[in-house]
Amino acid sequence: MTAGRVLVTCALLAATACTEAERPARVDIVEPVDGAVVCGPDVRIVLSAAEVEIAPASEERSGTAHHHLLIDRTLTPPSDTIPAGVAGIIHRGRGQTEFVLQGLAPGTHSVIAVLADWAHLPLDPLATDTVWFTVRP
Ligand SMILES: [Cu+2]
Repeated sequence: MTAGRVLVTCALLAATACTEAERPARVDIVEPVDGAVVCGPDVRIVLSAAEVEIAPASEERSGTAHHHLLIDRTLTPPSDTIPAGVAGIIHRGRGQTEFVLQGLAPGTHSVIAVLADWAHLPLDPLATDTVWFTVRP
C-alpha cells in the first residue's frame, strides 16, 4: 500500500466520522400537529427523536436523552437542569415517547418538547419542538 492510498483512506474515514458527529439531536411532536383542533379534555402527545438514543434517565449514559414536556409554559433556561415537581413540566424519565395530558381546559394550549440528558440538562445544541393546538369541549 502506498503512502498516498493510506492518506486518502484516512481522509475518507475522518470525513465520515466528522459528518456523523455533527448531526445534532432532534425532537418532533408527532401528535397533535401544530394548529390541530382536538377533542378534550384528554390529549395524547406522541414524540419522536433522531440522532440520539432515548433511554431512561436512570441509565446515566452519555449519548442518551429523555423527553420533557412544557405545557403552557415558556422554555426553561437551556443551561439549567429542567426542574421537577413544577406544574406544567413533565419528565418522561423512563424513556417514554407517548403521554396523555389529562384535564385540559377548552381553548388554545402549547406544548414544548425538550430533550435532556440523564441529569435533566437540556442537550447542547438545544433540541426542542413546539406545537399549538386547540382543545374543543
Ligand atoms: Cu428529566
